[in-house]
Amino acid sequence: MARPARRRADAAGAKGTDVSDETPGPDRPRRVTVLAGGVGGARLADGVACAEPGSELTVVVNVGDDFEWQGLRISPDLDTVLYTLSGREGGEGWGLRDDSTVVLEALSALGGDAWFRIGDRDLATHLRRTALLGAGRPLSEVTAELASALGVRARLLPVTDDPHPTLIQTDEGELAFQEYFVRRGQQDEVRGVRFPGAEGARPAPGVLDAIAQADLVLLAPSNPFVSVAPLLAVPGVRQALEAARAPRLAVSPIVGGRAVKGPAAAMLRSLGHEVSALGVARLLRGLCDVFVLDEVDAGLAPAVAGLGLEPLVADTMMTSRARRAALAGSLLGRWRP
Ligand code: FO1
Repeated sequence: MARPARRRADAAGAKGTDVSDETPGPDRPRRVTVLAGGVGGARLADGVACAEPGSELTVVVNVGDDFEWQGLRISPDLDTVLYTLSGREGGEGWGLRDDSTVVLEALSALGGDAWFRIGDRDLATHLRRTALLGAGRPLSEVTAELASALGVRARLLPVTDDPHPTLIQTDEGELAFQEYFVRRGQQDEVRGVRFPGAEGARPAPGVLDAIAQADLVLLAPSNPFVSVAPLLAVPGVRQALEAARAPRLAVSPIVGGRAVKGPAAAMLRSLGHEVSALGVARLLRGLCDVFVLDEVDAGLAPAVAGLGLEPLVADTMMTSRARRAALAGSLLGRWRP
């Protein structure tokens, strides 16, 4: 299947560039940019890395979940992508596989907080990140250094180097993201989401170019309110996505009316949206050209088409590396130049 006509015309015309230079081929690897939250983003990016190892993969990652723990800077979504792309992720998708919690247990015995389960080897990542940030290095540079140390070939970009926390509005008041997500177990009804740092945040170096110059942009099956929205809230990112010349494909984080992971379904309901893949497609109108539905939601394809989005039905459950690669391969394969 050709990529959507509007985008192809834009690519050839609007920038006045030589199309042969623009087109990926034997001399130029395909540039794929994934916009990612945590586990869903990491898995889709890993699928791209497996399905097309020669591609130039950039993953733009949410930092709204970042927080400080015992004086250390934790960047859960960046770490989830780092660990997944280096084949080290834990069983739940986050943290490190087979990690121990000796330090956490000792800390707990001393009366310290143990609700956020930091593993022993994971701790080394936070110590190193915190030390490098403390030496004045921006998060994007620190992330590149960690990725290189872990042998990750893809380029990982925090969406911003600036503080950009996600706050969750509940009946109990406004909660820091991890307070809502981990400490209180996502039990609170979400009444709103706020990004108080957004206005002053600048996109990290390379973020806008990675979207503008991509041959394919993938919006991962991530929570639209607390993973995708904080990416778009950084000034310039939404505009870059709206103007991107590449085909933009979004994968639904809702399958059969339920979230694949996390509180996306509950948030859709409490924030007044339809709890379905179609509800997510409505939120992403104008930001994607193709909306990828899971096979169980194939019946929603005509309604997605009615929104002006091209529906694509695929197996979106990325529970194994083989299934991630198969999904990414089927998306990439349809837009081969
Ligand atoms: N998620 C949990 O539900 N419980 C945890 O104790 C927990 C610890 C944790 C440690 C390191 C890390 O990188 C991620 C961790 N996560 C944990 C996941 C994380 O907080 C969330 O999945 C994301 O913020 C949502 O994308």
